[in-house]
Amino acid sequence: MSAAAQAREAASEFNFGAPLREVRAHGCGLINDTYLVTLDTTPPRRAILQRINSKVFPQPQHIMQNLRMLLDHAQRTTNKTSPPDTPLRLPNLYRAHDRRDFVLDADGNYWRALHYIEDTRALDYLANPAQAHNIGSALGGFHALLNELPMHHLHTTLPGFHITPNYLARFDQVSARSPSAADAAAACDFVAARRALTTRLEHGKSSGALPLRATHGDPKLDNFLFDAQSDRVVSLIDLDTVQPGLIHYDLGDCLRSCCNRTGESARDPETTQFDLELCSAILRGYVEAAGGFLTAPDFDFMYDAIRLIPFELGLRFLTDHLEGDVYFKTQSPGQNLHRARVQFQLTTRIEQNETAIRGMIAGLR
Ligand code: GN1
Ligand code: MG
Repeated sequence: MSAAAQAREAASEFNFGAPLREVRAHGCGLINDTYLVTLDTTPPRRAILQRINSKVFPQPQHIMQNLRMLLDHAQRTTNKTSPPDTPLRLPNLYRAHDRRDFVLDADGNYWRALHYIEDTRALDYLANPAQAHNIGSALGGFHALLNELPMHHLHTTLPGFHITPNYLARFDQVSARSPSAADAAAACDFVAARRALTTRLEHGKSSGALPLRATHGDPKLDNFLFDAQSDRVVSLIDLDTVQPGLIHYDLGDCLRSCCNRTGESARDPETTQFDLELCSAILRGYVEAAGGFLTAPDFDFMYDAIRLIPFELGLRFLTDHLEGDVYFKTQSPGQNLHRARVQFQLTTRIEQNETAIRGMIAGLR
């Protein structure tokens, strides 16, 4: 059966409350398969359908349990919140005809269907510091919301996610097997020069300086939805990797994505920049919204996180390139190496601006 036919069949198992009109591929995620479902209503209502990548997520049912718990919690919080504190809208789940939150197909794949958050837009890049400030507040507000959840109820949906020393160990294994990769030599040297970096956040964790908290796991720019008419952030999507971790992963990942205005696949990696004005606005928005639970060590490790997460993603892309593109989706050979170069250039820009970034963080304490 073709991918499109599989998606249509999975869609027919959900209770959308209206007949299906169309199911077509949607978005540009690197892990799951996403479809836009159009329903036969007037005007046509839309929904999102996703097949969870079970090569990446060992127990997709844990994603669904975390999501259900988070949505219920957000719902209770929304009921208590009064205007003008508009809380983030999270994408609700449609139930399947059997009332479950997911559909399991004949090949053992998990599918889930989510409400489409209308009147919103995703941005390719941030156009101004007001948008950046709103991204920071949204992430801080999301962390504050997660902070109220009993963390021991949250599953770890992706074991080892953001544990940088493990990615380095994997890189070592893979590069020992394929030493002839001349095109990747400079990228491998870049990693070799930064091996000592990889343990920073893990030390913060094991020493007890940084507590485990619930995190989003993937707060990149595409996952923030802005109001269609204004610079307000109204939603944070892609909740598969909500799991215990360090808020530093999220802060680092958000800045990695949002302060790089030429994106993860800039034609010439060398042109990649780290925008300090956007960084400052995001950090300010974040600390204003999350401030209540941030500790002195949280601030101490912020710069390390901002440098580490782009480096880590570059390392993950590079390893996947050496391994033959088995993890991140690609459209052409060499694409993961190219993506690695972009992230390494971003890391270099961050290193060049260390004093300025540390200054911003100091100003927020
Ligand atoms: C992956 O699939 P997507 O695009 O939401 C990856 C993130 C990376 C991101 C880079 C589970 O997310 O860690 O930062 O690509 N997600 C997973 O674009 O590995
Ligand atoms: Mg994701």
